[in-house]
Amino acid sequence: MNKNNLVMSKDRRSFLRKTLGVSVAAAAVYFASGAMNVVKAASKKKVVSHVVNPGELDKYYGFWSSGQSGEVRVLAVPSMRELKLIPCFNYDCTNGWGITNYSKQILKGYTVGDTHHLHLSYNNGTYDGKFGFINDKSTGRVARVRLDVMETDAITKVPYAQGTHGLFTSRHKLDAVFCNSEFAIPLPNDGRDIENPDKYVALHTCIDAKTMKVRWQVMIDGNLDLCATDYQGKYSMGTCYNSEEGVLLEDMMSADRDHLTVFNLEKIEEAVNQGKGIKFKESDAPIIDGRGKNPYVLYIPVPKNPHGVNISPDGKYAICSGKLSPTASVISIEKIADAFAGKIAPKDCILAEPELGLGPLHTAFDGRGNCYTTLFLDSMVCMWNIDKAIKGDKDYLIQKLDVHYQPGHINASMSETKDADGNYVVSLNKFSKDRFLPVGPSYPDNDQLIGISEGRMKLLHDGPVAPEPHDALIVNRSLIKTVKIWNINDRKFAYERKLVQDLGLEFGANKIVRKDDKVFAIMSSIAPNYGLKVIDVNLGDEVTIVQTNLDKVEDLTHGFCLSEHNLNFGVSPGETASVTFRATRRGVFWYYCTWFCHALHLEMRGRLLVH
Ligand code: RUQ
Ligand code: CUA
Ligand code: CA
Repeated sequence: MNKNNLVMSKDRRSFLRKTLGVSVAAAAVYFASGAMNVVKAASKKKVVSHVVNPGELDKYYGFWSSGQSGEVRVLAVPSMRELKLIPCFNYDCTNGWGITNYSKQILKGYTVGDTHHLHLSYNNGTYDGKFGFINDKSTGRVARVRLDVMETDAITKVPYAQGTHGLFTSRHKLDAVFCNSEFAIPLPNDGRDIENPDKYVALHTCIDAKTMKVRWQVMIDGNLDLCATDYQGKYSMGTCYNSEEGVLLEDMMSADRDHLTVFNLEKIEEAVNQGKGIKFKESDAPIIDGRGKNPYVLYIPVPKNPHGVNISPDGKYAICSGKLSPTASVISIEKIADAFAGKIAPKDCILAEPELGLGPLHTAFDGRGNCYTTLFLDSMVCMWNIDKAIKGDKDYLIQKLDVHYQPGHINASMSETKDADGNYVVSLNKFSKDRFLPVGPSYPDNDQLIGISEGRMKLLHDGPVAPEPHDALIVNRSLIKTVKIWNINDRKFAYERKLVQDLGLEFGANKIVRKDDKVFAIMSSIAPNYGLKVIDVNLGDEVTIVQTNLDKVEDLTHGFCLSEHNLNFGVSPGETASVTFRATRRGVFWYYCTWFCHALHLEMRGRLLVH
């Protein structure tokens, strides 16, 4: 790197520090404690590598949220190779998400998403391999992804909530998904109290993980940002950065401390079972009032505009990142019970507030008692030891590593489970700046892989990704069992199965049935043939195409694209999907296969004749 570049990258680092309005006091604290314990990452020991040779498989699945594009991404770690995009809240013609009848029934007309936090279902503190759950901040929804087929199978709208952001699942068993609304709004938001922000409330919502129905909601003071659950099923929690309940940025950062807001699940369920809580039209899940002093919600004061909250793999500590404070707060999970019982003050749950650096956001764990906290403003990851921080030992800071640049989330292999294995960390950096070939004014993000297995951090790999993944999980591949060919009886095809049975047919039949102005074209695909080569309809007919891929060959997908009709979807081996549309133009319209399935793939086509 030439001198110019060095100067430039230094400027680039300091740029955000200046513009993002860190308090002068925080900066002063930082510079006083100074360049201090910053250790150069010059380990001589060999660190586990990111290289996975051609033909070899990675040890981990990576589950990435996608941010603005509204999907889930599946990567392989440590190679960082992208394996799959799972559409959730977005529109995707690869497999027809938002186009097929099945996906339209799930999406209910929305096509925009903003996914931030993906967490998997658990059993006894580790992943059970069944489901992933992800938030949509844009419309306040939660999607469930089946891990056996890696497809979305349900979306629930969170009632009365805007800005559904933090999300976490129960860690003791397949039970609930908790999510936080970041924006307070009038309750219900039907035009009342628009000009009266004092009346706005934010909610913490519990969704049943099996039925995807909302079980209950709790009104809180302030707002809620990130979410976490303990390992025993006693608590869910959320960080609050707007205890001031301001509607303007400057109001939201006036207090020195905001909260970690902790929910007592037993007490809340008890109240719900006793029929407590209020209800409005939109939902029959009760809303419990957790504002002020109450048995349901504990407000632990933490500095200042906290962001991430992460639970250590031993289940003992919640680590809250300060964001506008250069500290993290170490909170004892055990003491929370005493605070709920009124035996100690909420603040006495805090065991330590170690100083880490500027802009702490999220924390990952190696299972050896160490934390890896991202420092957004410093563009660094800070490795530190929890026990030493609690004891007040001076050497709690182990290492700081430059990342490139402005890291948000961080995750370590199996970090959010009791089996955190301390092999890899990914730092999800929001800015890539000079790290990749320039691609115009919108840059890729840079997800950097860091090896930690030798007790030090070593940067292994720069991973450019389309903006903007917020969060990622690194999951041992042995926990994920996928199917290779669809079971023709899968519940995904319930709608089509009923439709075909009502016509006296079964999947794979090749037949056109007319009922008044409705035409049903039931057909199979076996490379390189569609079961129907001509579909005759009349102008104005409502046409439903049901396609079943009867090929039992692994990896052999067919598509169905109808020319000039805005219709395109795919069917994997054994899969059935359908689309419904109205024939609004006379003429000949070729439908063709969109997946290269055979040497005669281009010849795999047929005609829709609109008379
Ligand atoms: S947020 S960069 Cu949407 Cu998880 Cu912290
Ligand atoms: Cu079937 Cu290409
Ligand atoms: Ca605040």
